[in-house]
Amino acid sequence: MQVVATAGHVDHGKSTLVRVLTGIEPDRWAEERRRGMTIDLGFAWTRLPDGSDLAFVDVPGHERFVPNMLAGVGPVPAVVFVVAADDGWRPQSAEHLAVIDALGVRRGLLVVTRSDLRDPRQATLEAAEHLSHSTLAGAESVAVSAVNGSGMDELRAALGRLARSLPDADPDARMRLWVDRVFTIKGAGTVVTGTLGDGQLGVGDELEVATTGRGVRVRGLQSHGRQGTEVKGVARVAVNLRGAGPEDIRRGDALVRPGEWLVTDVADVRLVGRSETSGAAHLMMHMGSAAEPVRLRRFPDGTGEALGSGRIRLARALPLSIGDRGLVRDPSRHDLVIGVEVLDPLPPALSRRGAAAERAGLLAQAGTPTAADEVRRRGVVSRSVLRRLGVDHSSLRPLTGDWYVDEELQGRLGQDLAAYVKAYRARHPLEPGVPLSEVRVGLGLPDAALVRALVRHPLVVDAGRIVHATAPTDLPPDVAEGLDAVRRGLAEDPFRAPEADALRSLGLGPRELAVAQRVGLLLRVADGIVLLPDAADRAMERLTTLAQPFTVSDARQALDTTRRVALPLLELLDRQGRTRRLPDGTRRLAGAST
Ligand SMILES: Nc1nc2c(ncn2[C@@H]2O[C@H](COP(=O)(O)OP(=O)(O)OP(=O)(O)O)[C@@H](O)[C@H]2O)c(=O)[nH]1
Ligand SMILES: [Mg+2]
Repeated sequence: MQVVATAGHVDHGKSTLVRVLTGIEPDRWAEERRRGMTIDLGFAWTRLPDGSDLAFVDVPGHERFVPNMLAGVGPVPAVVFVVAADDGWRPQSAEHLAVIDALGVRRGLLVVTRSDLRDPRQATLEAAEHLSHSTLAGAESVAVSAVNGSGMDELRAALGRLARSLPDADPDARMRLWVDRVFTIKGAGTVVTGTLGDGQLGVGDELEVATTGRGVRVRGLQSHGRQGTEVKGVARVAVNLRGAGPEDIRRGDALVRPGEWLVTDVADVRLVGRSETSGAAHLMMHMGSAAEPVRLRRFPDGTGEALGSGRIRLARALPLSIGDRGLVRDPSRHDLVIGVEVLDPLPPALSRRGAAAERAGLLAQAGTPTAADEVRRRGVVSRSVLRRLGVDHSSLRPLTGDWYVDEELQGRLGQDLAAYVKAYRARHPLEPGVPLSEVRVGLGLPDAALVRALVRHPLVVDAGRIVHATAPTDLPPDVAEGLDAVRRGLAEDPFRAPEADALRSLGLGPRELAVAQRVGLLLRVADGIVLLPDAADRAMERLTTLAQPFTVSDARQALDTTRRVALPLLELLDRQGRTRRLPDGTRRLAGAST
């Protein structure tokens, strides 16, 4: 199924065309039929001779109902542009074309109706000339009469070609249903309708009214007159909702799945078109089926011709995505219609002087931002944000987990990390490395996993901290010097542990000695008593020379040390099971015979 909207001046035969093509009455209201005029949107569908299914959103042509027309055309990718042969190009022909042009609609058909009343050639030429200056340039044209049926077969064939030329929707993409009608059915409750593009809907789905966040559930689905449990786009759908009364949802709201969209009242947009914005007081933005009061701040730019870019602030938040097309218009002026293309639905605050100009420069790049552009622009961005921005990240590789980081920024962050670790260690020389969480905050990163991923040799992550792979050589210089002195002394006299005074004068207190032990420079035998790490082994070598059992004093002499050192060293060996203390206070080596 594909969906097209009608467009054109009042009374030019839009609804008649839809009625004849589909056999369905698009003017549903008694008042519409009484006045012979479309007031609100009408919906109909048919199968064309080539087998294509096509639905129509029929819009009113009267100037008073332009907002309704906009709600109909907004979510639809193609139009049937209608001009009456006997009436020619008229003001709402121009206004509707300006809307279509601003929305960037490129697919369509020019249908010249009422050809039984006047030769359609002049109206066709005139209309084609107008269309040639719009996004509908080069559209096929067909002249028809609903009264005598001439041209109707050609029209059906042309509609078939149009339908087949339209892109299929992606059922796996995010769903967003712009609501264009809300009504209640006795016994069923609230029903909303809309044109479903990408994504799909199923009975039982938990959805959200985007603007209000109200949770709703799909109770029933109907598409093109048929009940179903699942609908894929493109389709016209009617959704029976649980969890919302008719007052909780209205035209212009959108149904989405929770968490999939950025629902925002501020966005940066590219401005498309020729209208001037100056002097416009009360602007409305039209996006999908929504119409919201909007403030537009144009960014300064030096490009002259083009309208450039700007920031919109909406009265109500909408689910917006990069590449969304909408328009801004002044309802009191028919000449002010500006297309907007959403470039950033999650824009940064502009507080600094010159920030707006800088922003304009950034947004001036041609085309619609891609995932790579977003990563470059944002530096660090999660997969879920990329998805909610509406860019395809499938060709990008995350730095870690769900995080994407700009490559240039990765280099800079790596340097910042090294500098941060160095500075931190200078401030806290005795801590065993820098906690990841500390570095995360220091670098302003959103997740410690990113810090972990940025750590490069010679830094390594150990037990949640960043340490040097070569930690022993990387102690604070004065501590390292003190330790060197102690180690030199112990290399000469392995069991002459330095006295407390000596250690203090070298700047080595209990914390420094603990660090030295942790990095394997010293062995702490007891509080304030340090030896080289292999002291226990070397002590054993000497103790084996003694007659068994031996006294503390024997050991002290063999080790050439004091009782202050000998006793705790023996106790250490006891604990290690290498010596055994006998009831009389003497010792013998474990396993040694008497
Ligand atoms: N003679 C003739 N009359 C036509 C033809 N098509 C439509 N009409 C008449 O033109 C008038 C307007 O037709 P609609 O289909 O209501 O026009 P519309 O474009 O839907 O008008 P709005 O929705 O109000 O903008 C009606 O009286 C139709 O009967 C045609 O091919 N030939
Ligand atoms: Mg009509």
